[in-house]
Amino acid sequence: MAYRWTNTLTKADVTPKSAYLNRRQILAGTIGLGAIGLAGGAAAQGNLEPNTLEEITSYNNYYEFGTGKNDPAQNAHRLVTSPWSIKVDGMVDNPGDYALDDLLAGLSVEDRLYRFRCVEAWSMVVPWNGIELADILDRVGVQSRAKYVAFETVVQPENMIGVQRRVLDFPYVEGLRLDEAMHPLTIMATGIYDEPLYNQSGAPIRLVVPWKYGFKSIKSIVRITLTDREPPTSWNKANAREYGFYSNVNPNVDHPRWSQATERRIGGGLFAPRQDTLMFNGYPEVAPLYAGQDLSVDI
Ligand SMILES: Nc1nc2c(c(=O)[nH]1)N[C@H]1C(S)=C(S)[C@@H](COP(=O)(O)O)O[C@H]1N2
Ligand SMILES: [Mo]
Repeated sequence: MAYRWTNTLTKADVTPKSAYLNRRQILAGTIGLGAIGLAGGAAAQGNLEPNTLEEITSYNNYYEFGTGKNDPAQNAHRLVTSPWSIKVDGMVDNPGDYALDDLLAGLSVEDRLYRFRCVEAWSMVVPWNGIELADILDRVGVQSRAKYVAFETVVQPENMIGVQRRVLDFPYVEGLRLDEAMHPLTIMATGIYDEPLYNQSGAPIRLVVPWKYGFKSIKSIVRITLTDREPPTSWNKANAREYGFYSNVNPNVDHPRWSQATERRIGGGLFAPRQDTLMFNGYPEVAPLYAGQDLSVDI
């Protein structure tokens, strides 16, 4: 099945992209709830309006291309995305250097309209196209000893101004616990609005974990490692007090330097009221993953 929408769209917007979305949703016959237990997110989402492609591709965090919000849009054309291969290693049955097309061949591309909440307290709504990470992990054969998945972003120093300036310790690395990685909400995105990812969005393939702060959604991935140890993550390495491994969106646990109770929706206009931030960013179906954990400790 090709399309699994996770929300309803009610406002017939004048922008072509929104009109397109409505049409696709009707074609897919999935107005209303998602098909695979994503109903909690759907219920909480209400009348979710996607951001425009222009908004999504001009306000970015991709520090390899600079720290300003418009820097990636200006600089990421220098990223070389073809050919692209991903090294899969660690505790897997089928390790190797996979050409991207081979790794994804035959896997179903899903359409997922997700909230996206940056730890800096801004947010968007993004219509991703992507493949469930679980499908990819099943293909490479996760061994039973594996407990975590580690990810690494490409480094092309000559093309990346932020790498030249060492604004972070590169390569950018991220990680998930295996149960988080296998959750059906977790996708490897290859497109937005049915167009291949723009470079500034993490072309050709990036992680999207919609219940976690945006920095977990690592871009332009070249390596996936299955491991039995919690992997290092870039922002935790940079400032462990402010950024933990879990980084679940949580309005009740403030960042040491600002409140996480509300967020500013990009594109809302100058006078739009801030919105309440939702627990797990409005995806309560992931709560069982953290049963028995204190989420004010496991930040
Ligand atoms: N490689 C890499 N991945 C990254 C980042 C980065 O700087 N480098 N920034 C993260 C942060 S902080 C956020 S909020 C999201 C932003 O994704 P977007 O620009 O597509 O909205 O990407 C995440 N992935
Ligand atoms: Mo972020």
